[in-house]
Amino acid sequence: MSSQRVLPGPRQRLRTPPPPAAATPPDEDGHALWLRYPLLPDAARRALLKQVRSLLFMPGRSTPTRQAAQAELQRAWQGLTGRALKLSAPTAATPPSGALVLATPRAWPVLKTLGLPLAALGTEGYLLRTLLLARRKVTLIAANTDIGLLHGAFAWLRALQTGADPASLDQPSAPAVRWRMLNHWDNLDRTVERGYAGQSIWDWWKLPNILDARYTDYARACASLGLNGVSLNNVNARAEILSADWIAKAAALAGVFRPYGLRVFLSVRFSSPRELGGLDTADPLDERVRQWWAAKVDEVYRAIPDFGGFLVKANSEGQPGPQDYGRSHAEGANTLAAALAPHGGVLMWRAFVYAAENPQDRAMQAYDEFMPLDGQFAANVIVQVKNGAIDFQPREPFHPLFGAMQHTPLMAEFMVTKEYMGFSTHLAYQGSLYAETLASDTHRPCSGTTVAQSLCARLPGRPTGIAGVANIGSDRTWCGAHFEQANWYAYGRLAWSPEGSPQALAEEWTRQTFSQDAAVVKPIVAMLMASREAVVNYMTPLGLHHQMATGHHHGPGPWISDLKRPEWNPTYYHQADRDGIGFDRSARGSNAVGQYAAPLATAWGAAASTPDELLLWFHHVPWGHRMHTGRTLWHELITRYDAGVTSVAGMRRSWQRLRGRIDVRRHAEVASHLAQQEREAVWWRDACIAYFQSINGLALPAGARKPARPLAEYQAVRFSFAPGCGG
Ligand code: GCW
Repeated sequence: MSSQRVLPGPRQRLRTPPPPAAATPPDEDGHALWLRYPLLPDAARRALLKQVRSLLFMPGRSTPTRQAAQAELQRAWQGLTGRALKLSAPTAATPPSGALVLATPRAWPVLKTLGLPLAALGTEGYLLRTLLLARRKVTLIAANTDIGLLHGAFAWLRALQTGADPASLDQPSAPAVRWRMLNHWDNLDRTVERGYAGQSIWDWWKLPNILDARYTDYARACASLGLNGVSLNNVNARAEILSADWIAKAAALAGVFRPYGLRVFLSVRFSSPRELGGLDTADPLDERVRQWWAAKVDEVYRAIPDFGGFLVKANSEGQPGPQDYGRSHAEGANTLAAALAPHGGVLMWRAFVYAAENPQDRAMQAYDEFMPLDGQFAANVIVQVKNGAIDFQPREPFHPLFGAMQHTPLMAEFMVTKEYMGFSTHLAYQGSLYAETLASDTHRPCSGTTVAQSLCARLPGRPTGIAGVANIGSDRTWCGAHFEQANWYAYGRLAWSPEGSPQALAEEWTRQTFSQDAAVVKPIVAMLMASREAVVNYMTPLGLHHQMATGHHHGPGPWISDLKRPEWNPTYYHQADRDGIGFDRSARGSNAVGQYAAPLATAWGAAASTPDELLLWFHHVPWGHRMHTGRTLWHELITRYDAGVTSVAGMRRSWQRLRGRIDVRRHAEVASHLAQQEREAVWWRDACIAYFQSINGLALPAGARKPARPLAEYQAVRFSFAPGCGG
């Protein structure tokens, strides 16, 4: 049975309002991302032209990075003001009035005498300030390095496009963590694991000699957010990535990215010494294996002198790892780290582990495995931990390892691509999700220590970082849909400032991507801010998780119970029976709550003090359980599913009202996505309710709409070639 027949259409045809009187903007295809640089509104343009009349680099070598900054400023200026940006020749004298001055203290020692907070900017930060120098009004972009100047140039352009007053800027900014990564799960055949935006943007076959212009635009986009590392290939890695041919391909990309401060990392397969090196073992303590890694890393650094390091998924979901030889994750990590250390390379080792043979609650396994290793990892290792303990679900409590491993730097891993949130079809702004995790109080070592803070330098001399699984592909929009770009944007900006506000970032993105007109900005920001909760509600409300169909993970599958690994079955997670629903992780159950600091273990250890949003994550409760709203659990569940659907319908209506204010092409494309999202939200709601009702035998509360189809029809839905899972 095809899903198309099962899914009911949106319940209402939307009335199309007349477009506003002003002309509809010209069509765009979304390829320019948030770097569109459209003509500024009149007043803003006049103010800017009054403030800035020329671009001036203070003396210093003309590096590729400076050239990139200059090119970006000129391109943007042309777009924003309709005029060419006049260039002044570098001078050590006082800049002329109206100059936009880009300066490092090295190139222009005067900078050190101005009492500016330069030291706090580090090697990548910047300061934007308007100031009077010898009674001449100038706009200063100051930094300690050329990369800092490039970041500053992008920040200044962002300020201009988000309504800042160019005459009164004062923005010092430096990144909170050293490595701000985009991790691509791109395969060497250009398929992308969990990719919903077409093929990989890395045209491996044509590399290293043929360089697509997109590589430069990719680097510009990353640099505009302050991202500084990219892991090119899937963590389910092939050994070939370390062959001479592929090292050359990676080196070619590194050459394009270098001026933008973006360093290349590779995901490597733990068993490469066997598969590529011809050894009969990959035992990390075997001297031949250690030498193989050292020689291989030397080879990589000869090709890519500023290579970042390796990312490793080991002993996880069938990948090889040190445990194949009876060694621990630390022993495995340290062997690779030792090879990287002489070159200053970093090893990012993933903590996403769980085993079918382990009867322990899956949510507890990574903590159990890694906590005893705290303190055993080499100095250049960072352990990369998913935001939650299961797997990038629409909502999870933060991973209990954050804050707990006090002697090991951890980096948080978020999923920007939306494996579990409707692929690139559903609008779901994940800025809210990232911020929710980052703002969570770990209570370790003391209350008030958020996940964000736990990622920052606590251990002197150790690396720090954050990672996002990229949602980028060869689609014209880069991300498979216009609104997906907001997730790349928000992730990148939060990687720089993990305490940023998702709402402020939603607004920044909207102003740059669509329009500065309040009549556009307000409704779009409202849509973005409601969207993630909508998805949580129609897919997995009240702490439910892992309810999706098998393999491709698209659509509902709460009935699935026959997969060979118990923890792959949705029934494992909801534990629904005639009497109740939810996974008991209290002290009476698996005691996963015990992995959290005492205040949380206490609060989440009892149903009454657990927030409704996490109830079924931590507790198995009767269908008649009284919720904080006063409704029974069964009633509340249905209310939430309905709220999710209603919210999507609301987003559709808001978008429809924007017709005429957004270009026709992007408006129509988003509208068609929203209509599909509404169909699929109804599908999720109806299928889940039909299934749970078949388990509990309860009537629907008065007024609740009956699922459109019998359960069997939802259970029969199959997709043959869903994207992202290799066919
Ligand atoms: O979310 C799961 C995905 C796998 C992925 C794995 C991981 C790369 O379904 O496709 O493999 O997580 O994070 O390693």
